[in-house]
Amino acid sequence: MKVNEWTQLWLDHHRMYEGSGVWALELAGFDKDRAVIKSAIREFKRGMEALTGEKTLETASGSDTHKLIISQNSALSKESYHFEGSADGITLEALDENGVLYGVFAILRQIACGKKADQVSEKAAPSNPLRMMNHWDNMDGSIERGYSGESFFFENEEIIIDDRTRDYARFMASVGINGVVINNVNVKGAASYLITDRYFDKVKELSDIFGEYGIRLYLSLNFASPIEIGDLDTCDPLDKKVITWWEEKVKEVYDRLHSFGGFLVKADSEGRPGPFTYGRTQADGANMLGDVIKPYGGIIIWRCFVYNCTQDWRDTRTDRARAGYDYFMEQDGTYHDNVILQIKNGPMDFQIREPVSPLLGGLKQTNQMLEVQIAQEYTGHQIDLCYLIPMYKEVLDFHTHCGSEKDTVADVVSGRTMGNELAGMAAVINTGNDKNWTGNDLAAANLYGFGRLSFNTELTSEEIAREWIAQTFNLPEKETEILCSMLLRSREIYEKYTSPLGIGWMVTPNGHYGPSVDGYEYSRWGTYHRADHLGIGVDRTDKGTGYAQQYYEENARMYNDPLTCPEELLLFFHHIPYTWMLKTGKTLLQHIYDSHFEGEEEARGLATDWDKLQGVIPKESFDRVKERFLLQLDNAREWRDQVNSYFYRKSGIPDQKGRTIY
Ligand code: GCW
Repeated sequence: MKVNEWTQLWLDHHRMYEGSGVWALELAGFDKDRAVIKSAIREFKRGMEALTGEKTLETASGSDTHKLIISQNSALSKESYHFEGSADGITLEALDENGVLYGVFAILRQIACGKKADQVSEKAAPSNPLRMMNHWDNMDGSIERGYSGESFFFENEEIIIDDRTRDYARFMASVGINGVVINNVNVKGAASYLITDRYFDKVKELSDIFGEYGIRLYLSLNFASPIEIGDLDTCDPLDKKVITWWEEKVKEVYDRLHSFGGFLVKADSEGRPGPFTYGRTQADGANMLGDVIKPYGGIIIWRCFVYNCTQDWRDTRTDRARAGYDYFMEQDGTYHDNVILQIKNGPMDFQIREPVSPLLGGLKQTNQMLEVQIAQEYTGHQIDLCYLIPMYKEVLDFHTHCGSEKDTVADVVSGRTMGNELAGMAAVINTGNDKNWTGNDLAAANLYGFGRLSFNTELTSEEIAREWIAQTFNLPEKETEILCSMLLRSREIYEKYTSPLGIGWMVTPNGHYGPSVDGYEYSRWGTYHRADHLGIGVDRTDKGTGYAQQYYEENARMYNDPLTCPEELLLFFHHIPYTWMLKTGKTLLQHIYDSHFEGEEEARGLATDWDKLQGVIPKESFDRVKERFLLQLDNAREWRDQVNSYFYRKSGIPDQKGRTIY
């Protein structure tokens, strides 16, 4: 692909005003020849010139010269920044190079959002030490759960490095991302060889480009590497031969990749090998790798997505939701200090509504980080509009009641609760090599939003939406309001026309787009809704699977009782009769009918709103999104009618409003 064959997303830099001066740079305490500082200066020049027409010159001294003074301030914390604009220019202070880079991007952001250079000002420190993107890119170029084209990292088992690579790094740095895992957690075939000579040169090149933007490169690891790429017949983490094999391997990795971040590991999960094969615990596996990588300052990110994926649907005692907690809690306190557990936001799998995983904050002496999915696997494949930031906010704001005053998920994963430094947030990214990076132009709001939120968990969904709209489209006020409202409504709308009240699934198996109410009902995946002619839902109370008891007392009590359980999660925790009265005064069944009719209608409202933006949104973007709205309407209609018909046929109870149900 050639330059300009892809969009610049939120770094499009619209001309905001005509400046009349020039800029001169002054550096104190930072070396202008260091890679990250160079990037910061390059971005400042490029951004300022595009946003205001003002050039940055090597030497300038006239009366129209503003200064950007970048200086080191040792009183500031890691990666933080502080800047102030005035008639003379802008002063930017930071402790380290990443702080400078983030500060520059923040200055540009403020100008793109409407401030003049002399008005900019901000003091910010990242909420989370680790702010990571996880790519599920495969080396053949495909992307697991990718809806935006092919990988821009891999093709035909080779690593691609081109101008797009650099733009990607710029975008990530501009929202504060400081770690990227480039390959899928399902490590197979060629990907197992990323830690061998076959790929070191290219991985190093990639890692260097990331490094210029303050980003560390990480790799997903095949736990069975000693067997698959070595010549051992075991990968038992307690076996001496295995440990020696890893020691040599990791030394080789660091000999070649000096600033390598570490490994992300999916073990004993969905067919991936792991310590369980040898009767070992997850901690045995994670700690072995942690010890091996420790001398180099690397970390092991160990995923908690471990469950029985060959369940018998007839078995109502085994509960997939319980699995993470059951497998990982017992060893709380034994994970080594350079190991961090990566925990999906909910106990199942990225559904449109799930309770928060009880492992978050349940673990009291273990480094932990939150994993969310920006890729819309279960939330509309970047066809349907679904702004996910409100969902991430709910997760972050959830009180775990873990006993500390700082007991929200945001507290726990930022390290504030336990005072640990290895902490943060990761997301499964939604990018690909589509021209617009994210398939649906509006899905870039989720990409942008995750980065911003991981940097500052205090931002609201609306603030993030407004920032993104301003930088991407620079719309007039009326149109900004329309688009902002569309984004903010979209998650609830998607929820309304898909599976009701937290039950999840009901999607077309494998692909996960569109309805199939019983698609996963009689499968091996542990994903059941248990509907019959009287009611629906999974009993996860103390009388059922006991999942609700995995929470601390206060939450356990709330979830255990259908009268106090938040209604949006009612069917996740309880098996409820269709005639059950909800707080709205509607029966459960009537709620299902109503919300599905409403959801479909509101989806049409989104599409109508989009039409109002014709002419102000660049035509190419407008058309791409319009095309997707047409598909979303089909999808919403299909969901509405299949779900409503399903429950009508099961229950025999008609809609009180007499609408057409099939
Ligand atoms: O959401 C599920 C997906 C799998 C994925 C897995 C995981 C990478 O359906 O495609 O595998 O989760 O998170 O490991």
